[in-house]
Amino acid sequence: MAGEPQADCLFCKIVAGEVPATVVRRTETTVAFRDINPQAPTHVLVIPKAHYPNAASLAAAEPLLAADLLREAGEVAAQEKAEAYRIVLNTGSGAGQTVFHVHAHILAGRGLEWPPG
Ligand code: D5M
Repeated sequence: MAGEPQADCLFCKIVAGEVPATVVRRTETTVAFRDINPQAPTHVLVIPKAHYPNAASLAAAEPLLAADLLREAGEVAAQEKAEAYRIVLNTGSGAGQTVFHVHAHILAGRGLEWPPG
C-alpha cells in the first residue's frame, strides 16, 4: 500500500532505527539526519517517515505530508543557522537519485553555484 515501509529501503530502515544515522530533528511525520557523504559544511536529508519514491508521488498522494517535508527543510536550515541554503529533490537516476525514498537535501555553509552540475 502507498506509504507503507519497504523491506529493501535504506531510509525506511533509518526511520525504523535499524540503520544508524545522525538524526538532527524528528517530528511525528519526518526525520532529518546528516548525509553520510556531505557535499557542503551543512548537508542534512529530510525524509517523510512514510515511504514514497519521489517528491511527485508524495505530493500526489499526501499533499499535507509534502508540506511537512518543506516546512521541516526550513526548520533544519534555521536550526543549522543557515542564512542561505539550497533544497534539492533529485528525481530519477538520471538526475542523481540513488535512494528511492523521497528526501530533501538541505545544503548550506558554502557558495552554491547556479546552474547546479
Ligand atoms: O541522495 C542520497 C543521499 O543519501 C546521498 O547523498 C548519500 C546519502 N546516504 C546514503 N546512505 C546514507 C546513510 N546510511 N546515512 C545518511 N546518508 C546516506 P540522492 O539524491 O538519492 O543521490
